[in-house]
Amino acid sequence: MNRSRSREIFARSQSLIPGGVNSPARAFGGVGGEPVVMARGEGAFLIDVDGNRYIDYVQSWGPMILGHSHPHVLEALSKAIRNGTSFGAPTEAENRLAELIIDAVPSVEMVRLVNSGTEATMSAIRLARGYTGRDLIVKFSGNYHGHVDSLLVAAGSAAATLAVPNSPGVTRGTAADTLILPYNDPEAVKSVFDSYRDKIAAVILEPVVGNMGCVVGTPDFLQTLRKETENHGTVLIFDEVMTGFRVAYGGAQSRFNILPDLTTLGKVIGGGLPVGAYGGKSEIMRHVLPAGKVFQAGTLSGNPLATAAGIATLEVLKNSNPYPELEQKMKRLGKGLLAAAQNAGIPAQISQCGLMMTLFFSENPVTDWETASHCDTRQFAGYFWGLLDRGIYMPCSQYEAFFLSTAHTDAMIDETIKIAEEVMKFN
Ligand code: KE4
Repeated sequence: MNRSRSREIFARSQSLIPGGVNSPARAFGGVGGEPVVMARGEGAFLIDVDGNRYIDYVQSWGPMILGHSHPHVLEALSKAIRNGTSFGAPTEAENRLAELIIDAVPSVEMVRLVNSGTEATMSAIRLARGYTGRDLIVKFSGNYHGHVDSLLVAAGSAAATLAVPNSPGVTRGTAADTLILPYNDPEAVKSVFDSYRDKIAAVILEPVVGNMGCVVGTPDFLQTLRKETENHGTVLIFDEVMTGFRVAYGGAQSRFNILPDLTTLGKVIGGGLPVGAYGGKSEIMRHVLPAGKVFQAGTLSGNPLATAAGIATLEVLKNSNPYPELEQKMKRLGKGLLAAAQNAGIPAQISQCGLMMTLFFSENPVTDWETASHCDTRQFAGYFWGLLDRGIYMPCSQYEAFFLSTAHTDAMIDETIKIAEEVMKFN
């Protein structure tokens, strides 16, 4: 594939932007080579600056569940933009988006809109600490919750891909208040509460991890978490920034029927515009300023364009309920990718939940960071580039999940499987 224009633009970016990217996840650090510079998105496709078309399974790392440039979303944005772009004052659209979220996510009674998933998790942690008067936070290795200082410890996603799970610049004091446990280990959860009893402010986790690749929380693990946090007055935070409206319309909590105390959201609820949210029990949320004393603020929070795109996206999902049909497509794709690897004699595992999935290049099932970190990332890089050069755009890391949208057709699934068979044969 000719990517000369992409190379030219990326070369220029090197002296302007650190690493030439505004987020390390898109730097191709885990697969080598240079990122592709994209020009536009159409439905399930991305088109790069050289005119090459790709079936897109990254979907801007999750938000684009309706595909790119969905007519209903564009229509909502073009209406909103004619009224102006930001007022810094309450608008009715914020109530509408809040109502859609509260209606969809079982544990959410009140919600505050922010501008990113990071802001959502940072605020939820502060709220849990303010509400309980405690300092300690528990998180799980391989989980990623955005670039919050207190959570950039043993982090997943780009932090794992680029081997900086514990970022420089996070002070020892900050990290000292963060306890790390292995994911999917109920015994480790019980023992941390035996040791710290009522000193833990919050436990935060991805109920289905996307950021060490897709790893599903087991019922025993999730139920133990709910029971132990309940017994010790600890706030249970489900980070559903990726799983919200992705593994089910009501997120992982609706799929697993386990209700956290707080939930963080992002990605899909903004329809591709910058949005995050945190919400949960009114009794806890009423501690947020100005209702309560826990400070959190934001110039563009609830921004008219972001709320317009978010409302349009959630309305389409609510009215069309694409999940059952899309999940069948996802399962078919997973089976095809796994068979392609196995028929080529390449050890692989498929891990899927709802509309997110990962093909792990591993002899053994991946259930936590320990098993994820033993995947063959060289094998992954060969698979990634083989697909990319044949028009399939997958996440550029073994430690990410890939996504399906309502714009992906059966023909695209067939084509992707056929190309994967070709690539694996020669990989
Ligand atoms: P943002 O601040 O990037 O909007 O959200 C942070 C975040 C929080 N929680 C979870 C579960 C997340 O997956 C994320 C962000 N996900 C990564 C991809 N795995 C975003 C990609 C990027 O950092 O560029």
